[in-house]
Amino acid sequence: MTSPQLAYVVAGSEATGGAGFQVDLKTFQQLGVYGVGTLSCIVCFDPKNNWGHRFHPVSADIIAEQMEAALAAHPSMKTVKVGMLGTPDTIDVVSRGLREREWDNVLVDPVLICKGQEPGAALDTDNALCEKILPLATVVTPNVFESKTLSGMDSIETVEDLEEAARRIGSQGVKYVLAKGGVELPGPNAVDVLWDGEKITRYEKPKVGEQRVSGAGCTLAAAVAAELAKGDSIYDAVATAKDLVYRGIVARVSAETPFDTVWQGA
Ligand code: PXL
Repeated sequence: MTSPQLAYVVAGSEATGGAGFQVDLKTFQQLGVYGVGTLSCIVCFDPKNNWGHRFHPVSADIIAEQMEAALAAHPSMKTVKVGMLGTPDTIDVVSRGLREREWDNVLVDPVLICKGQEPGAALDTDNALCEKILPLATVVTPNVFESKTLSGMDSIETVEDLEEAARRIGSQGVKYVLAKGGVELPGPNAVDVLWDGEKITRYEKPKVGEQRVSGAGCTLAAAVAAELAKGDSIYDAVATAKDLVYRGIVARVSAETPFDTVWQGA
């Protein structure tokens, strides 16, 4: 028996199991990678209030303790995925923890707009993410809204716009930008674009309905991280991840929440 490769995730719990930390670990397991995790915050949707977000950050000292344990236990772990962090304080402590190691792959899913926070606090959180976490990223995976925000573009309405956004985000210093069109852009396919500093590669799958499915972005980013941890190229990692997400959306798990959720085991 050979030992599995390791992948680390720092992310928030989404208590229904449809997104966040739970999805990251399920995805790692599905791809044969040993998952290690640090919890940054806890989101509990409220079934009595239209599934609105209730948001609870984990305190900075407890995040630091989790990171200390995870990094000390696994000196060879060189791939990390960063999901939702939640507040300027959680971002600060995670950024300091990540700087303790030379990583091969730092994949940042830039979860902007922390629902459940005041608008002003959410902006401070987004700014802290851009200032303290994005400079550490080797791969960033924005959706259409996040691509617009990070690129400074007024609108993204076509795949060509999304490609321009990916180039602009890449010019800020991130090696690989995987911008996700999902169901937001018109056309029969869900198109993601990868900018590597020199060229764009498009990844396309037929849209499965026009509705968002919960956990698709988390699954995609976690799957890319898992494949990079196994030593795949970014191009193969994205292709594998896109395929896993597509199959997981076809086999979606229905829920009472506003969105069905991806089945990572498909
Ligand atoms: O899908 C983005 C996301 C990531 N992480 C957590 C979430 C969500 C969306 O609800 O709750 C913890």
